[in-house]
Amino acid sequence: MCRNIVQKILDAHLEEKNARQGSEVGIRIDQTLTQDATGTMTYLQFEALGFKRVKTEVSVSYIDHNTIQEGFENADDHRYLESIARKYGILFSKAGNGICHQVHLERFGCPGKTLLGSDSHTPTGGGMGMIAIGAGGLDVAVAMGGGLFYLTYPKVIKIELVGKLRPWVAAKDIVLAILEILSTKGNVGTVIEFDGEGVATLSVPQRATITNMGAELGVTTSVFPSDNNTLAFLKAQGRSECFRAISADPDANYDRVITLDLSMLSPRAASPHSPGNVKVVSELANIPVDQVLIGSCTNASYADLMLVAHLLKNRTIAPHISLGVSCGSRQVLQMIARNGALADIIASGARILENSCGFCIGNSMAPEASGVSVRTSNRNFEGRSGTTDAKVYLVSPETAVATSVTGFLTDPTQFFSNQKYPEIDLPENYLIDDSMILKPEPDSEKTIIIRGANIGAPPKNDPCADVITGVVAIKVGDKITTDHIMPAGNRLKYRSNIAKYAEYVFERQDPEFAKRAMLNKQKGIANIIIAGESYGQGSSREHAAICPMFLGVKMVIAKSIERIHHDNLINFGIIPAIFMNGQDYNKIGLNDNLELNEIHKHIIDGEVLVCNNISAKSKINLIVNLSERQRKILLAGGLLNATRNKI
Ligand code: MIC
Ligand code: SF4
Repeated sequence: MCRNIVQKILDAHLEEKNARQGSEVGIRIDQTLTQDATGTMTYLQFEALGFKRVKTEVSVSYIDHNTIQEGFENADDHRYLESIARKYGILFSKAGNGICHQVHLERFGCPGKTLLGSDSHTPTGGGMGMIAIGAGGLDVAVAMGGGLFYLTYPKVIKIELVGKLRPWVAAKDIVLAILEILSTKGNVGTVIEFDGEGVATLSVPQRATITNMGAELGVTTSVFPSDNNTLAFLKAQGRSECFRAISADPDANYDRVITLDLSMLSPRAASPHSPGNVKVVSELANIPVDQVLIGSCTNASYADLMLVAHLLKNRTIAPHISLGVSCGSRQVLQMIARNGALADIIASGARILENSCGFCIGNSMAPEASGVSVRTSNRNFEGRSGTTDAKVYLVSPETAVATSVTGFLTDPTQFFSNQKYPEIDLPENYLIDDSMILKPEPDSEKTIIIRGANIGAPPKNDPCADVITGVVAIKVGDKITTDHIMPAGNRLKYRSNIAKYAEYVFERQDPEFAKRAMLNKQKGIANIIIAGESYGQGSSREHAAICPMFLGVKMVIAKSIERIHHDNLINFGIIPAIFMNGQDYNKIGLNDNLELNEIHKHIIDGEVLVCNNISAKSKINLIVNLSERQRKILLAGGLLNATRNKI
């Protein structure tokens, strides 16, 4: 049978061989990654599940998000994570070693393997031919313990790349063009596979920029073939032994084919406030800019930083611009420090930031009030930068540099038109120094887990009730991201303390929500969330389900719910219901009293669930899309309960 890359890798990892598209399948996971912001909860759950040692080939715990360490909380978390890693057989990448996706690509990614990460940008690994998927921490905990990861056997869209990028047009512009075509919604249950002559023109780091930001499409993941460029990258990282060539069979089938001519692309920018709001930079030219930030897991590879240094050499940034530059990893930072490129960046007037997530997650470098920030990162949701009314544009490093010099959003094809495009050769040998990746103890008995005051316990949930009498505690619109539900930025340090973090649920939407919901919970009234399309876009943070659960949210009723968040809701025992008729969204208002009966029977039989709106005296039909496995989880009140019952 002729198979595409997705089928080849998935089929080699399937537990049951006769998978059908659209049905739920369990796959074996070879590698996992966690980061500190989602990691503490992941490992607390790993412990709660009673696992004694990881069963994967490689599991790495990265410290990259909460490196601000204002107060003791982050450092407490890091110590806990370090001791857990030592005890349970996990590699520990210390703060300062770099952003999880960049480091994983450099040091651990292997073509043909499966990778599950508690971060939505885990698909970065697709740049080297992995099936790399983002998921909630609890799913990652189960996979580390040797359990399967369940997903819908996906549809596959082939993107046929033809031609070659013109000078000053970048990999970032390719993924922005794809976002323009496919948008940020409606792609659930799909994987993107790249093919065509254009693939060979892209290096592994360029491919990784594309698969990284594929997360913004809402697809399960994206994957490139593994070819000579993959081999060259692995060789230069001293890891050629894990190379294997992977390509689609010539007559492989796809659900849809999109052809993209790279030579026709021009620089693009995702405009405020969505990565899908893509415009051509020349149309936006002359917008005054306050801040330019280069870095993040999307665009902070060695080649990106060398290009930035080359373009900034002998130039100074515009007087009113604040330029911040951060490397994706310590490998990149050490290499540009040794070859002098870092000096050129400093000389231009840039502020050198730590090689971590930093500005991207909004815990530093927040722009001024109503400021305009131009960034090479992947998300520009409202408020994510740390400044509620800032406007963030997402661009390539080329556009970011041109903009930092002029002070206005600037098309690099025009600004640099008299300059030869610097072709940055990838090094034959990257600088390899894994001294900041700590190895676990072979004998776990002796290792003591260090739990500081910031380390709470995972909250418990009751089994699903058969009758829900509840109230609409909040009604939100379309494209509500997990950043809206559970803000990051300066609230990040409470990730390990659910009771505290829960005080900030929907903070920007409705500052009174958490208090109101808690009062309802104490009175025995269930809280229900009403939402529009694509509820739960963006981050994999399971806190967007755990904290609402803690506040007594029993159900989300939405027009549609994004994949990772849908799974997280089930994992924490919140019913993810969809309006059968989207128009019914208008028939429910804030504070309406709702009642649902015989929930167990309806969930087990997969029947339409009827919601009585007592306040409006109307009935609304809902559907809950669940597999057999998910039904059991939901009825048990979440995956932790369900797995404990099973054990
Ligand atoms: C993000 O980019 O939004 C994050 C912060 O990396 C999240 C994870 C988190 O919320 O901790 C993600 O992408 O999943
Ligand atoms: Fe970190 Fe930003 Fe990448 Fe998320 S998107 S992993 S916050 S750099």
